[in-house]
Parts: sequence; structure tokens; C-alpha cells
Amino acid sequence: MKATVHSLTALLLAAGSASAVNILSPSDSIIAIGLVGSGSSYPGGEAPSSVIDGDSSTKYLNFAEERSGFIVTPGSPTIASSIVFTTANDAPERDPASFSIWGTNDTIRSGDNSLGNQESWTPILTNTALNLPTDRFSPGAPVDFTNSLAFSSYRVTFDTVRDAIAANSMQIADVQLFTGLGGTGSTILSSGMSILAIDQDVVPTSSFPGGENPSLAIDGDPNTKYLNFGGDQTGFIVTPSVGASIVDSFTITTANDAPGRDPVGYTLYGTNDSITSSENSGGTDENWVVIQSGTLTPPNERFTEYGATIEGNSTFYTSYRFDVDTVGGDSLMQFAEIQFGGRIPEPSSAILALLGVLPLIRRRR
Ligand SMILES: [Ca+2]
Ligand SMILES: [Ca+2]
Ligand SMILES: [Ca+2]
Repeated sequence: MKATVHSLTALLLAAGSASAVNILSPSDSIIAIGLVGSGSSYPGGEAPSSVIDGDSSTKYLNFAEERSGFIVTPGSPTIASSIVFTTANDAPERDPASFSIWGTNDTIRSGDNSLGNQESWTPILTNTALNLPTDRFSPGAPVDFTNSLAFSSYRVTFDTVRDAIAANSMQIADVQLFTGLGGTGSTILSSGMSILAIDQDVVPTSSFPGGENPSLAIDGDPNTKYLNFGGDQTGFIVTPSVGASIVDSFTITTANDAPGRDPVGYTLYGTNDSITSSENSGGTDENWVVIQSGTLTPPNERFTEYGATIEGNSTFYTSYRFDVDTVGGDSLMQFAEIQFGGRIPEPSSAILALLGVLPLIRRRR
């Protein structure tokens, strides 16, 4: 008998007997997510170009600390035989304590502040200890390579720093490659060469201020917002407390300021898996099915709604993932509110009547 009731319910739901509702509410479980990538970043005045300017008073500083470094492209292939590092102006704890160097003749496809792994790299020396002077503005002893190969680009990483606990970053004033052993022969690096900052540790890019957390996107208040420092390719995973639903539209409300942070490109996914992804992770622990992907045109007006209808979705999901693939040009992502329109399974009055009658039928038997 129970099985029959369930079959009837399923049949009537399949026939479209579900009620139109707002799917999201403040009691839903919601977490921030973002692309997993490189954490490399440097201050504007301490860019990687400072290591090839031959000036020990300028330095390259990377907040990603250990395993940060650079990719430099002298252009014409050279055979590097030794390397010299010069310490920066302050904070000896940030000095590299070990390094690795690779060469490639591939075209460089890695971006600035990337993992620096979009090429095929040949190791020249890896995880090699450095004992740089604690004196400031001072070159260390040249480190020799056993290398007979010519490369058009070099990748250098600083695998450890002198005191990783005390330091908040890695820094170095100058790096020079030589064609001869012991810092002899011709210098290979000079100002104006293409040089990129990298960090090889994989980290999530998602983070948010405490007062602008993702739950503020579903609190029903346009004066509060969700802000993600990761910008493009951040978003959220939400598990509506209404249970399984079919989403057929969504509406975003712009936040108080900075229209360049409004969501533009988006992808909406659904899953019926239980959510195991953690806060600020890549959000990929579950099996996600794309419901719809597209591009929005946010209004310039603040505290204003925009969104999209979902075409052709008839699948119930218990959780949703909303990726903001791109924002309007800013480096941060934010919005005040988001709401999903759709349907949840709810027996119609006809079904309720039927369910009410069934126990009577059974009692009469
Ligand atoms: Ca310099
Ligand atoms: Ca790092
Ligand atoms: Ca809000």
C-alpha cells in the first residue's frame, strides 16, 4: 500500500504537480567557493622585473613565500652555467634558503602570478641549498650547474626561505645567470626581458571578509552583501532547506557599490550528492551537472535586480553550485542577494484528498 502511495505521488509530480516557490531562504546552508590556483602576488613597486635590473636597491617580493619565483625569457637560447643571488634591503628572514632552476624552449603560456607549469621544463638544479649572507645588498657565492643545454626561458623557484615562520614573504634584490662557471663569462639576464611572478603551491583563490560572508547573499536584505576577494571564478554552494527543487529562474540584486564587481558570466550546477566541499575550496568534491551557463548584463543601478530564466530544466536537485565565471572588470566579486525561482514537490489538493482516503479504504478491508 505504501509503495502505491509513493508511486501515485511520483506520477502526479511528474505530471507537473509542484508548487512555484522561492527556493532560497536565510536558513539554507551556504559556503563560498573559488577556483584553485596559484597564490602568487607581489606589491606594485616590488615586481619580478626588479631581479633583472642589476640594481641591488630594488627587490622582488612575493607574498606566496616558499615555492614562489619567476619565469624569465632572455629570448635567444643561452647555456647557463652559474647563478648569483643578491640579498635585498631588509628582513633577512625572507631571503631564499634553497632554490630550483629549470630551462625550456617552449613558448611561455603561463600567466603572471600563475603556477608557472604551462610549459615542459627541464631541471637544471633542484632543491639546492643557498647560504646567502645576512648582510643586506650583498651577492652570495655563485652556484655552478652541470648544464650543456641552451634554453630560451628559465624558471627559478625559491623553495624555502631563511625563516618561514618569521617571514611574511620571499624577497630577493637581484638574480643573474652567467655563461661561465663561478659567475664568469657573459651575463644572461637584463632589464626589459619578459619576466613573470609564479608560485607553485596550489591554493584556493576564494576568501571573503567576515562581514561580507556568503550567507548575506540569501538573508533577504539588499543592504548586506557577499564579497569574494578571488573575483572571477568564485561563487557559492547552497543546500536549500526546502529540500529538492526544480530551478527555473534566478535573480541577483546588485550590491551598494562598485558595479565592476557584479556577476556577468555564470554557470549554475545541480547535484543530489551530500555536500562535502569545504568553505573556500574549489567546490569540486561533488558530482555537478550543468543546468545553465550564460552571460548577464548587470544594471548600473545599485540595489537593483537582474537575472535569467532557466530553459528546459526538469530535474530535482538538493544542492546548487553557482559559479561567477566573470565579473564586470573588477578584481573582486560581490552581490547583495540571489534568489532561485522554481518548484518543489508538494502534493496537490487532489493528491492530499486521495492520501486522506487511502487509510479509510484500508480500514474498511
Ligand atoms: Ca634589483
Ligand atoms: Ca608558496
Ligand atoms: Ca543580502
